[in-house]
Amino acid sequence: MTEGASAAGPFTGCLIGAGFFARNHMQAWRDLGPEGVRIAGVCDLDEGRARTMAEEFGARAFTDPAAMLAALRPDFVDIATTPPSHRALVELCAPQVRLVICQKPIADTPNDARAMVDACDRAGAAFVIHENFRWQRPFVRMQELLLAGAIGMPRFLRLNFRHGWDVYAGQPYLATVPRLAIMDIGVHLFDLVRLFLGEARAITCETQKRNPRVEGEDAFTALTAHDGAVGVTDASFHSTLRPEPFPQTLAVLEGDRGTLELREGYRLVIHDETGRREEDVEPPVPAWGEKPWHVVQDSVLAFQRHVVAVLRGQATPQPSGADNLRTLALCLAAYRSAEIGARVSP
Ligand code: NAD
Ligand code: 89Y
Repeated sequence: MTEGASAAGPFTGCLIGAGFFARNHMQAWRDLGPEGVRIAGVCDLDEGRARTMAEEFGARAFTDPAAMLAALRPDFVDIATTPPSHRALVELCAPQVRLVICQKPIADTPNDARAMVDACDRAGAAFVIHENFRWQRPFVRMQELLLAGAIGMPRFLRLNFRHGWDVYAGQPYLATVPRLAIMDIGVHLFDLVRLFLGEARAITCETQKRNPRVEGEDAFTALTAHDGAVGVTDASFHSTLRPEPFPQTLAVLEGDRGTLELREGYRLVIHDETGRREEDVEPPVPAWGEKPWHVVQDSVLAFQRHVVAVLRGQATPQPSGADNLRTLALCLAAYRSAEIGARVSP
């Protein structure tokens, strides 16, 4: 822990990876205020990126993560690089900090992901995956309603993430990865499926390659079997829908006594024995944010507030690295199912 820091904070953090999505991280950390968190260092292999972001947010710039850790001795690190670097960075950081955050997907292989969880366990560092979809306002509200018994036992969940937004403009690597939709968006959606329905016993999945410009699968449809419940999850990066729904996830969660229906425009319809009512669950647009990203930006803020609670000892990681191993296993089982054309156990 940084000298002088207490368990109540403020906490010193360092960012590794100053690319496309990390701007949201930095803006949200700043929004939490210096009494919560101060990001003291920004590291990127690309010196220009590190310097630009560090200057904008009043941090020191580094190109070597080890040098940054040695110079700043942070309480936590926030890893916002792409998956091939995740394992080495987590293994480097875990012995030197109290908490490691790693962006989704945790890793490309179960071996790497397990090694990362083990490294944090050995070092006694908390390990949180930046899995922000479960922190999106509509899903936080759906969890509240489910826990309050509004629809009884969950029996069926349908999640859709279909759009035609040019994600490749901001994230060009997505066009070249051999595994796209399941590793990029499936991880978010399967985390939600597990959150609402519990562990999946089996999965059946079909993948599609629809956009000829793109290497990996850019659409998938999956059916998951849970104890007493069934999930249907589908995503497409090549759908024509007007108005363009990106980056909204639509959902239907049916329970024994009611249904929660998350419609476009952040309208949550609650159907139960008494009739139907509608709630507006649209998140606010942060001062630094803009539509249509606000649902994502607000969820980054909510996730980071949660991280501060974990640092204060007031919460346990949601989701932890260990929990996220099961989401990765479900993603890999989805690929296997699509490859062999059969039902697979994760
Ligand atoms: P990006 O390529 O724009 O940025 C990654 C940065 O990391 C690059 O600047 C690169 O130079 C740097 N980097 C790579 N290896 C490094 C290392 N070893 N040390 C220091 N810097 C290193 O990527 P991105 O689009 O910002 O995505 C980053 C991660 O965020 C991915 O895992 C992606 O899936 C995830 N992401 C999450 C969301 C979300 O909603 N949670 C949205 C977009 C992206
Ligand atoms: O990388 C993806 C994510 O996590 O959310 C949306 C995205 O930016 C593009 O699919």
